[in-house]
Amino acid sequence: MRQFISGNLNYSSWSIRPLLVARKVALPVEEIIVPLDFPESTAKLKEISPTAKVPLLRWDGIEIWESLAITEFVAEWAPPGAVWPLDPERRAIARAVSSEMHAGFQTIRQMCSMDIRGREPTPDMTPALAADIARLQAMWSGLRAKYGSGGPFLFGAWSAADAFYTPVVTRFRTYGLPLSGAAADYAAAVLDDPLFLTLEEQAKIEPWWIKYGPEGRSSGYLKP
Ligand SMILES: N[C@@H](CCC(=O)N[C@@H](CS)C(=O)NCC(=O)O)C(=O)O
Repeated sequence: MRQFISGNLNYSSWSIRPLLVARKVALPVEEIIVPLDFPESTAKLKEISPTAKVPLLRWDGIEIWESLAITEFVAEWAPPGAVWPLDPERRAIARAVSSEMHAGFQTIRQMCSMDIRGREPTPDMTPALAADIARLQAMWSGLRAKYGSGGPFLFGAWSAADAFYTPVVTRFRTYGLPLSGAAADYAAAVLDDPLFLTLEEQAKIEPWWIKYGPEGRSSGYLKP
């Protein structure tokens, strides 16, 4: 059995990172979505995942959780260079910035939940949010300047680092956050990539909504 289990494509940022990687290399898996934040979601997730979280990859009896670990598994399955850059320096830096995403950017993640199809008011700028944005601006423009020849992505050709930053790129658009120069051009390239456009179309027609309020998250079905 080979299955990729994710949350709602529109909302589950951790799911779409390795899912984009899997799709990029045409990993032969059945894609399954568990809609998040419904009363039965947690019980369903507990049944299928050791952490009660998505994403989860089921591959011939192996279960792999955690988006970075799934990405590495897919990278080992795929031809060299398909997921991480072939060049050792670029590969190391691509892994570093992907780990930085996995471990950080708490403020932008909390204040600007991923909602690919949504358009929301720009939140009040706080020092912590400004610091996350400044780091992304500097990282993206710095990587483009140093490693970006040969393509529009962080390391020129597409790599897993771009999958890891795709959810943040969508947050800049959803919340109208400021971005300029090479970083803005990079964000535009991510949003224009056929890999993302396909996912965006799927996210747009998902029947579920999730709202983040002061009393936590709620969910429901969109009216047909
Ligand atoms: N560190 C994990 C984070 C996974 C995670 O937090 N997933 C969220 C969805 S984006 C989840 O499953 N939440 C469970 C829930 O909402 O009940 C990873 O990188 O895969």
